[in-house]
Amino acid sequence: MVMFSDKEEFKTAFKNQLEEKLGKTIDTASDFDTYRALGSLIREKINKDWLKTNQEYKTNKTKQVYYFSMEFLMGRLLGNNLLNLNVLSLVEEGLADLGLSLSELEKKESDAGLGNGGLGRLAACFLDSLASLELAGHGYGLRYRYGMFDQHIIDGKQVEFPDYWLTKEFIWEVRRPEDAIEVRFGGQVSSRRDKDGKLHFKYENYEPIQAVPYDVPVVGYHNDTVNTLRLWSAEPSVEDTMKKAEKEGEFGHFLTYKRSLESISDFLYPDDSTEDGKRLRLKQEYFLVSSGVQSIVRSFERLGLPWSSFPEKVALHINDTHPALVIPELMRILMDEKGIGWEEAWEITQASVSYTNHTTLSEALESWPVGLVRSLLPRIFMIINEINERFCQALWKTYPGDFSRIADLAIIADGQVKMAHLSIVGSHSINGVAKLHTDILKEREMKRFYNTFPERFNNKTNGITHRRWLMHANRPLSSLITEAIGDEWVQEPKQLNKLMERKDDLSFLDRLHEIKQENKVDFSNWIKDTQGISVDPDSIFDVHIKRLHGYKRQLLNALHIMHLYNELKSDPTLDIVPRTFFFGAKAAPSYHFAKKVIQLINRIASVVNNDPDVKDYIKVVFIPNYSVSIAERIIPSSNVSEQISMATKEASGTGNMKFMMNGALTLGTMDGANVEIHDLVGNDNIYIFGLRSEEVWDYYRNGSYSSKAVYENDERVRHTLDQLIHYSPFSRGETDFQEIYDALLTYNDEYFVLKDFASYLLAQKKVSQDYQRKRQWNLKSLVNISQSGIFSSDRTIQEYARDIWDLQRVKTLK
Ligand code: DL6
Repeated sequence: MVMFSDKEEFKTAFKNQLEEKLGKTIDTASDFDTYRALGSLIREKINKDWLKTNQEYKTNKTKQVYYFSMEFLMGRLLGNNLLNLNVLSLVEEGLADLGLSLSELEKKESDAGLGNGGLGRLAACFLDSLASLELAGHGYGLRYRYGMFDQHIIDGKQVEFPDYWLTKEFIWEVRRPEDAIEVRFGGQVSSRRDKDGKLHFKYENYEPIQAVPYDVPVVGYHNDTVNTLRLWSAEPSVEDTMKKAEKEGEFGHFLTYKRSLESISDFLYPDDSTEDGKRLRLKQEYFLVSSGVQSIVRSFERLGLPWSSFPEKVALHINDTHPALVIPELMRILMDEKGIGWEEAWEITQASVSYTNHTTLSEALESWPVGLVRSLLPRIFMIINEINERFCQALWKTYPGDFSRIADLAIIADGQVKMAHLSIVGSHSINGVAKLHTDILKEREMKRFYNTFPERFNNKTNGITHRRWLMHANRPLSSLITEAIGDEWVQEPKQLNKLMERKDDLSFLDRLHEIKQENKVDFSNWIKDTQGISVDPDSIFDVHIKRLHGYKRQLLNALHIMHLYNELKSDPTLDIVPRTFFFGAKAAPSYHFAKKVIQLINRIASVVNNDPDVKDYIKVVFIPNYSVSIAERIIPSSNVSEQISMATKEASGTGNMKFMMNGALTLGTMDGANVEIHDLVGNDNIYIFGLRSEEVWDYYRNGSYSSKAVYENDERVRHTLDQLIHYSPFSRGETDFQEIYDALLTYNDEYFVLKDFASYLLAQKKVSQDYQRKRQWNLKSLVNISQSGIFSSDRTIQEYARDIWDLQRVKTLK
């Protein structure tokens, strides 16, 4: 799309927009006004291509994939849209002429934080790749009124505030009330047989809720494709609320009723530690699934094709098990509304649905109490029950008498509906997100399912969009790469490996180093401005940013810093390479242990940063409210990427890929996609430590791990842990960290932190030594960038499109 023929045209259009839409001039407009004017101008320009793309899909009856996800962690859209529309520099220069700064305006956009972490950010990267590869793929999610909570650190502790990201208008969305769908909850189902013996179901006394879609355009890179992220919002239907108000006779009741309906799309992941929370979460899941599948079926019907061709035109992908009710919902619609028989409906459903697993952590595997599903979704429960019966019967035929296997694989067992089992049985493809993770699924966690349906299992190693994470987040590096190897890498990121031709070019390596330094200076200034902490841009920037979880082992990093502090205190002449440790992490509001770790990190920061003996050597910065936008700032400035999960626990990781692409070196375990990074860059260009997955399994098998033995045999561990509970600068003589001490010793250190402590220390020492050899370090950094192309989500999406969805590229015609 040619959006503006030149800078002058843009300036005129922008000033008109400001005057006509907002009644402001450049002098009277606030920063938010100018952001709004710019955003809405760009969105209007996108509209044409959006319409054309949709028409193209309709006219050609193009197969489309619908990516169902409870999370889309989009971050800000303005900068990325400008980049993809090929007007970034033009707009930047035009605004500069008018005395405005694009980067300042970008900051006025709230982060669309509709996700918790990796799973939601992956979904966002996938949308960017789908559109950029001219593939017909759309996201289906919820329009939460409150996204991921705002984290404040008060007295060193996490305090959560609601993230009301919609306070300021979200300029990218378009409300489409004409496409609203009714979703039904509760009530009763009765059945009757007609004269031909066919069963008919009647659903009564249910609670109807309107699902209103808000569409957000997803712009492809330098092409004319604009796909859609459709976010559903819960609203009471006017008719139903009126009826209710008449019946109740009181306006107060009506308002309560309205609020209770709207609450479905209020919060991202409500706390599910209470029954009420659980009910709401299940409601959210069905709300997304039912509105989505109904609207997709509606569009399919407009094509006038037979139902048997549904899987040739529609792929329904479920991002983990949260949207697994897609399976019974599609069955319900096909059978109850379209009159199709079970066998055919099942064939259509299985052929259309595919499922990605993102975790093997048992606490994250979803299951719902039968009673809850039955009361909230009576018809859906009947269908799940039938799927289960038929599946168990088929198993019985293949494995007669094998009760243990059947009980193990059943979808409903022990009074619970197991969503992973439903997802596997109802899908034609099940994939893990990194090679190791997929192997673990096949050989351990889902072994029996793999033995039953080996052809369904496959791996799709995750990826990240290089457009947001390199081209936009690190423009200087991106330009240097293009100067060195031309711009083909942009369309084909694997060509980044051409950078290896520059491995002996010292001036190129120096330039790489300078860019990193400049980024570090910028980032240090931002830290100074936002947190008042001065950091030394010449120190190693060692960064640990991700959700806070026991298995991700921020605690290991924290204990290492305590140990370094101790070393420096006992020998102030110690030769240590200055380091700044950055953390960014949110803990789930009900995850008490994780919040304690945040408190510990902040305590360490206050001790270390204020101690004159150490503050010039080590510094600790906890960045509050870690988000996509903060990640975009810090990753380009990092030297060391902490990816230190306990082996076997991190399904893939995607932060590891973003850091690598920006030239940071990974300090990590052989877990998730770290294994693949290691294979690509080789031992010399990554810092691997800790137990390997086989060793972890061995310890599990033998039950022979004793954290107490480590404590007793390693003086460094003992001293550091004792500081948590005995009088020390860290404990201040209080009991704040008793719980951490107990988790590590009394409860035998679930995540093997102490077991890996010694080898982590060694790896950290090696990092410090190597960092001093600038040339070699820069070369390692180059190797990492050059090998990172494979982790572009374009590669991942091409694999999904080819192996799972069977999607072809579609050119949007002018
Ligand atoms: O696949 C995306 C991302 C992985 O990179 C992380 O390793 C994994 O922890 C994360 N999984 C989740 C768990 N969600 N559920 N269920 O976010 O997925």
